[in-house]
Amino acid sequence: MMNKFLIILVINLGMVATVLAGEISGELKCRGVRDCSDVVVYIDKINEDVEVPKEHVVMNQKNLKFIPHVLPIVVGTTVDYLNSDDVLHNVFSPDKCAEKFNLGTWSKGETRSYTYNDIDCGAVMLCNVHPEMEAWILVLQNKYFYKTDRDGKYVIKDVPQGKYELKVWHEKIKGKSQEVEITSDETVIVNFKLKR
Ligand SMILES: [Cu+2]
Repeated sequence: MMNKFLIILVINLGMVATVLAGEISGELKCRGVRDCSDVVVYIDKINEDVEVPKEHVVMNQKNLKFIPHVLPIVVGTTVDYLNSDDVLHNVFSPDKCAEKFNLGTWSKGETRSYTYNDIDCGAVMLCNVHPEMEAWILVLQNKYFYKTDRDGKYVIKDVPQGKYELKVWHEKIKGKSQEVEITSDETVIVNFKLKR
């Protein structure tokens, strides 16, 4: 009798876990740029405790480029800027939401770090040694985001039930945010059109 009860309990818990989260996916159409890469699709705000990530995220400086070019992070994340080149690099940001930081100049194998505490910050990264170097950090409220490749497809998994505003960010082109509601474990399709 006891065993039977336990089995039913386990089955029920399993069902609850699968019903609570769904998936958002879709495709972007991008006009005015070469392709649909480096667009961040994200849930604007979500009512759940946001864990401050303990793991640092690395932005590499290699072959006179920032890698990745666009880096979405959860608020509170520390980014380590790693110099992988034989030349000196610097990182600074003129953006207020990144406190207009300037981390100085450092050489190969060394890192300097900065912690991002300002939500909705889209901060540009520049190097005062190499004016052509540029990258972007996007600071988000939660972990429900996706950065696209050239094909412009995205999927955001394990989204809890609820109504959300889904937004897109790109350094040059823009798209309207859309409302999305997750009511089951199914996939909700939301497509975006972006242009200048
Ligand atoms: Cu540089």
